[in-house]
Order: sequence, then structure tokens, then C-alpha cells
Amino acid sequence: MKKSALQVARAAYQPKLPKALQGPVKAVEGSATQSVGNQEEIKALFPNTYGMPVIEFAAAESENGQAINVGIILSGGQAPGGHNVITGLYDGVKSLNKNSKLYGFLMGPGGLVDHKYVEFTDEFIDEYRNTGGFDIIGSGRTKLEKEAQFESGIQILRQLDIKALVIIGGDDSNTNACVLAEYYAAKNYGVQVIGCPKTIDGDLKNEQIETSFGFDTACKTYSELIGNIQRDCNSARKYWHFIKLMGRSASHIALECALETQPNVCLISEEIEHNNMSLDDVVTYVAKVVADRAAAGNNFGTVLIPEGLIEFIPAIGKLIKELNEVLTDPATGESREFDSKDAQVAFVKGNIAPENLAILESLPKDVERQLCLDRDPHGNVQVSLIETEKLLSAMVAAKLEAWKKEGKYNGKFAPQHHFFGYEGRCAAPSNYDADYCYSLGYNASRLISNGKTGYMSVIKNTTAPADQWIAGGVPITMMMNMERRNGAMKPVIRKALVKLDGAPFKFFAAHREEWAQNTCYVYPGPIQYWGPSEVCDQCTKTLELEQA
Ligand code: FBP
Repeated sequence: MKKSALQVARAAYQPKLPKALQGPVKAVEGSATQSVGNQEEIKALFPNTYGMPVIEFAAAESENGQAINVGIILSGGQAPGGHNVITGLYDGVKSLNKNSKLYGFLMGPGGLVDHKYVEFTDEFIDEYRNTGGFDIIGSGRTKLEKEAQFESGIQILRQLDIKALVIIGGDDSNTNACVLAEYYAAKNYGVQVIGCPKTIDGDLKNEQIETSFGFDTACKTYSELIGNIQRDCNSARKYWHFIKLMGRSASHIALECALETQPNVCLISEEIEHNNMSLDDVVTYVAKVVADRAAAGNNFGTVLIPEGLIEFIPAIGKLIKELNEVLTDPATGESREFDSKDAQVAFVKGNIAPENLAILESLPKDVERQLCLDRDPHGNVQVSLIETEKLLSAMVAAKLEAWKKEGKYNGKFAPQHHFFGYEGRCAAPSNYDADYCYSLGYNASRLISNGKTGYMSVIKNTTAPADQWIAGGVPITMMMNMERRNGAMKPVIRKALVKLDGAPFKFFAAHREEWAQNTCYVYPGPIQYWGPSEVCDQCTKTLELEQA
């Protein structure tokens, strides 16, 4: 494989580890834990993995150095640093005993079920150190949730003598990892299951998990691009750029990019929901900023739009909830099958409440269709396919036109559209993500050698220099509550949305008026790997403000 000079230099980077993981460790256990909600239900569903203590690793004289075979799975959307979790785990199990083996299941959880795997070797693993992407073994969105899948999995795990499985995923995949851990524990199958917090969306975080990996690099990549657009925007002074940013539900990515680049407008879905705003309210808010800037002679600007916006507009959110229920077969809990897309749309329209039908039909045809059609395997609307940036700019244009007729606006409005998502998901990891991911993987090897199952690998105190990071594990059941999914109550890890009383949002809210009217763009530039620490080792502004 031909490599650029940067790739060659980057491959030689040795990621940093927390001090505790630099030699033998022992697990220091805290007190018993409980789930964040619905304690009785979660306890009953997870009798073998509920209530376990939080763990912190401390230096020890020696440790269990038995050879062990471990399997790893990449689940869901790509996130920068995934390869380093694997290289960290590989180095971790080899440091315990050089005869340990690491197997990778191919193309996501489906690889476990279908018995498709590779064995990692030094040569193979070295090709992927500090690289972006999930191409080392591929990823997939197969949901691991059925007994038949677990049983198929145990066959290949036994065949390869694998005693522990590491699942790298977001909230849904880690929920399923916990279900699998519980199942194998209940059956006494002797296979441990450990999760790792991944997603660029940044919504898998809580008191125990500071951030999901990939969020840092993805946001820095998008912020570089937004900065470049803002420079262009401020040079030509003739366009309004509507920029949609990935992050299926939560607005963490949009908020972080706003903190990094100071755009004229950034919409935060959670605030829109909280203020019970309609689509027209949102459009009016953006149009007002455009009109005010035009009055000051500035017919240009930038608007950041979180991907999940549409679902958070309360009336549309209610509609989507009903659509999800209608699209689920109550007998099986699975998605209903239809002969054609038209049949699916017709069925939906014939089976929803009149007020929801009215909302649905008020939306542009392509959005209407998208909402009625495809769901991902976890039952989520595929918001990345809805062109919210175009929907909004068209509605803002219409509003400005109406204001023009009323003599309230006399500017020029020329929109440009962008969607940043896939551009950042496989970027080469920043130093933060390279170190964090390597540590998460290495740390997982210690959770395994300490006999843990149903835990997520966690690294804390990551705003401090890496050698002060704290390594350990948190029981996955501790993060769970019961939520309605596809028409039934299910145990799930609680998703972290943007907190309106949190420091990152408060900082943004305190500055947004100034950013709207004055042009005070920040141009962050590309991720740097070498140089002064304040240039190349910085975490996200979100994390910095949260931990301050
Ligand atoms: P994960 O939560 O699985 O990491 O994926 C997040 C995400 O990148 C979202 O931001 C986006 O909505 C979605 O994946 C896109 O999915 P797909 O890769 O299937 O198009």
C-alpha cells in the first residue's frame, strides 16, 4: 500500500498511556452501583451483571499473565481512533502474554454471527497504527440482540478458544454488549464481554464517561472546513452558507463546532425542543439574523444546523414517534414489510392521527417521504438523508421575500449548502483521540485479565496530560434505564443530549448575539500532530468547559 510522508511519520507515533497502565495493574473496586433509572426492572433483566462496582486500576507488583484469546468487533458508524482501540488492545493482550491472540470479526456484529474473522499479527496491526477509518476489519449495523445470534456467536468463540469479546460501539451497541454479557454469564459460557465508548456524535457520555472517542477529531475536521468556508464567506461577502452537521440526535457536534468557529447562527435542537418552537419559529429566528445583518450591509453569513433538528421540533418529533410505532409490527417487534415504497407511504398515511397527518403533509414532499420510509436497524429515522439545510434555506428565502414585500427587509440572500458528516468520520485521529483510543483498548485488556464482564472501558481526567489519566471500568447496567423503542419498553443506555444548563451551551448562549451581528469568525485550521502542546494536544472546547 503506497503511503504519504505524513502517513509514514504518523505510523511511528507512540500513543501515550495513563501512568497506571504503564506497568502491572490491580483493580481497585468502589462500592455497589445502581442504574440511572428503573432500578428494579434493570436489576431483574440483568441479574448477573447488575450492581457491580466501578473499577479503577492502580499500579501493582505483578499481574495475571496468562495467555488469552480475545475477539473484537467494530459496531455502527465509523469514528476516528477505532484502529487505535484495536492496536491498544493488541499490545495490551500481548504485554500480558506474547502467546495471547486477538481476532477481529468482520463487518460488524454480523461477523460474529456469520463466523467471519481474521487473526491479527504484528505486521497486519502495524499497518493501521494511528490511522483513521474502520477498514482494518470493517463495521456494520447488525443488531446483536437475539438468542440465535448469541448461540451462533458462542460456536465460533469456542472454536477459536476466545474467552473475551470487546465491542466498540455507541449507546445501542453497548446496550447490546451488556445483553450479550448477561446472556453468556447466565449460561455460564465463560466468555466475558467488554464495551468501548465510540461515536462522533458525542452522545455516549455521563458521569463516568467523559467523551466518546472520535468526537474530538470529527469536530476538529468539521471546524477546519467551517473555518475555511467562513474565510471564503468573509472574502466574497455574497453568500449565506447553510451547513448541516452530523450527529443523529444530540447537537453536541454543532455546538462544539460553534464554540470553535463562532458562526452567525447555530441551532441547538435541544433548545428548540425545550422552547417548544415550531418549524416556522426556527425559520423566523434565522431570517431575523439574516435581515439584521443585511440592514448593517452584511449579506453573508454562516448557519450551523444539527442533523437531528427535525426530530426535535416538538410537533415533528411527535409525528416521528407515531410513524415509528406504525412501522413496527406489534406481533414481532420488527419493522413491517411492504411490497413497495408507495405501499409503505400509503399505509403510514392511512394509520396515523389526523393532526400528525396534517403535519406530515405540510412538509416538502421529499422530507415527507423520507420520514415515512427507511429506518436504520435500531429503528432510527435516517436523518443524514434529510436535507434540512436546503429545507431551512428555502423557507428562510420565502420568509425574507414576504418581509421584502412588507418593506421590512431589503437585502440580498444567496444560499449555499453543505453537509459535513462522512468527511470527518474516518479522519486520521488527533493526538487526543489517538492517545484516548489506544488507552481505551489497552485498558480493555486489563478489564479482561481481571475477569470482568458487562463493563465498559473508561479513561477519565482526559483534560490533564495523558500520564495523569485515570483508567478503569464502569458496569454498563449503571448507565441504563427503560425507554420505549419500537412500541415496547427496552433497557437502554441513556443518551446524553446537550444540557441547556451545562457550561458549553451557556458559553455559546452568552456569545451568540455578538457572533450573529458582528463578524467574529474563528478559523481553527487543520489538526496538527506535532508542535507546542497547546496546538496539538488540545481536547474539545466542550470537554474543557465541562471539566473546568
Ligand atoms: P454511530 O452512533 O453508530 O457512531 O453513528 C453515528 C452517525 O455517524 C450519525 O452521526 C449519522 O446520523 C449516522 O451515523 C449515519 O449513518 P450511516 O453511516 O449508516 O449513514
